[in-house]
Amino acid sequence: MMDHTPWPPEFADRYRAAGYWTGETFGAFLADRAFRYATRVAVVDGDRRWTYRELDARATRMAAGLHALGVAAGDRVVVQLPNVAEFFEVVFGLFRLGALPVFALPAHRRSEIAYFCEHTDAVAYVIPDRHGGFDHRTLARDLPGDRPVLVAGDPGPFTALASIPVDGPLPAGPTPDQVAFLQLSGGSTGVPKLIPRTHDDYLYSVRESARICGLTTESVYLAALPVAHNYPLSSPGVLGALHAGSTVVLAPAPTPEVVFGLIERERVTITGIVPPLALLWLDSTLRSRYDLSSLALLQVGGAKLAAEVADRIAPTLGCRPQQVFGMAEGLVNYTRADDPPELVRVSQGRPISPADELRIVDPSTGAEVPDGEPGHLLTRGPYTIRGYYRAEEHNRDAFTGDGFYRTGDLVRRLPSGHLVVEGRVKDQINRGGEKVAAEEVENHLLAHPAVHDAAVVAVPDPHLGERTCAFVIPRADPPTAAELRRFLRTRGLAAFKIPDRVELVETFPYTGVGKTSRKDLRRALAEEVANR
Ligand code: OOB
Repeated sequence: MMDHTPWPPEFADRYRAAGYWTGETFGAFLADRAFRYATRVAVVDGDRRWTYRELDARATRMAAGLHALGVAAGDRVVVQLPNVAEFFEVVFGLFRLGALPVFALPAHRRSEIAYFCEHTDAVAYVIPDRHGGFDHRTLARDLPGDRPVLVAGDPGPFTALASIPVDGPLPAGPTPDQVAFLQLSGGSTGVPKLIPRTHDDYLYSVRESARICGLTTESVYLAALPVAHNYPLSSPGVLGALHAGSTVVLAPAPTPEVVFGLIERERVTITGIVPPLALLWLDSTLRSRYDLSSLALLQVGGAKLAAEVADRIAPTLGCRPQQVFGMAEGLVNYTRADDPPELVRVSQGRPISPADELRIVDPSTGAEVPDGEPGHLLTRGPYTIRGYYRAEEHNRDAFTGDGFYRTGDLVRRLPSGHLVVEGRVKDQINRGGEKVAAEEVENHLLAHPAVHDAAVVAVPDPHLGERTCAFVIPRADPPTAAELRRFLRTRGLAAFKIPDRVELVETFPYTGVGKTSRKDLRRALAEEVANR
């Protein structure tokens, strides 16, 4: 069994012939930029400023060090680093070796991390010492299995990244058609899915994103969101910025207090955020105390941006808005600099590539809907995966027989080719851009001895767009909502997945006779709360 599903040869040939897949690898591109832009600043993290030459040298040393520790080509390493400079030396070090970073988010906890380690047979785990008030070393200590833990900062009982050996032979690097890393899916099933991305396919999306977003060597990209996420990583994100020879500035948090000062100090020209942050920045009175005039482009994506909020961006922050509708599985849509303002307000953009194939179908029949009608978006293309990592069974549902990915999104296509996101057919809650799979949280709730049944649904929220609500049918001795939340935390679930609301109910609305599908149940409950 293959760990991942490659593109069929005729598609791969076509993507190469069209010049989408150029044969570049991540390791090689950084070396090239270090040669071309040696003394330009690549990464800014607080007082640390690494030039391209320094970043490249550090990545090479890290590759040698990791290799000396036994990390080999093809090995998986779970990387859970926040927005710190070490993220880049570790990730590019792994790219050099042909070892695969598994991109965990800083918010993930024992439940998620243990799963990533186990499912990928990870040979190492990379963490910060502390981040956001949480000691990641305690999480590492609680993990089952025994693998080296590498720490950025104070290592405690583990190994400091700074202490690992720095010389030694390096193996030949990976080829561009190989998987470069595993990205995380927002997911809609019991366990998160892992997304294998190759050098060829990902670099195509990175390169084109940088071009579409107008990045140059003069650009300064502020990473406000956690860099391991696909959006700040590659749309165009930090990788797009490095590819273009721009400077990456790392924000430790996306709050106005932190970010506005960095925009002023570093003369930031572009950043990407989620809709709730756009609201927070727009409403912040701190705005007037800083010089934000360098900011030319504010990207908003990850969840739907209301047209009314889009309208406020240019007048309030003095920059151009751009909508981004993407997914870690591949397809990314952008509004463009020369789009009519109305499209930038109301649409979520159009695909990166002329080779992105989109099918918009009736969710129940699978037949294509007439143009302009909403339907389920299916997609296939030069940077959209053909299958999740080690998930043969799930892949049969998530992809069509001819290789289209079922996005789970309901969209409408405008005559210009731009898409409007109208809703969703997947059992996922989009909590201000953070994705929560209903089934995953339900399974954790069902593990509580006093829970008979549970269903998790989205409820509309003015700030986050959506929040999570768990409906729980208790057994004889009903637990309180607070107890259930505490229970989920002790199970090591990321905080953003802990239900915002817990409602104890006696029954679920069962429609008709016989067995109701979980999907129907969730839909009925979501309607019920929305109509209250
Ligand atoms: C991004 O990636 P993921 O993998 O966390 O989530 C993908 C899902 C999409 O399928 C869609 O349901 C939702 O997030 N989404 C949006 C959206 N952007 C993403 N829904 C409405 N409007 C938007 N603008 O979220 C992601 C990856 C790359 C770039 C940007 C976002």
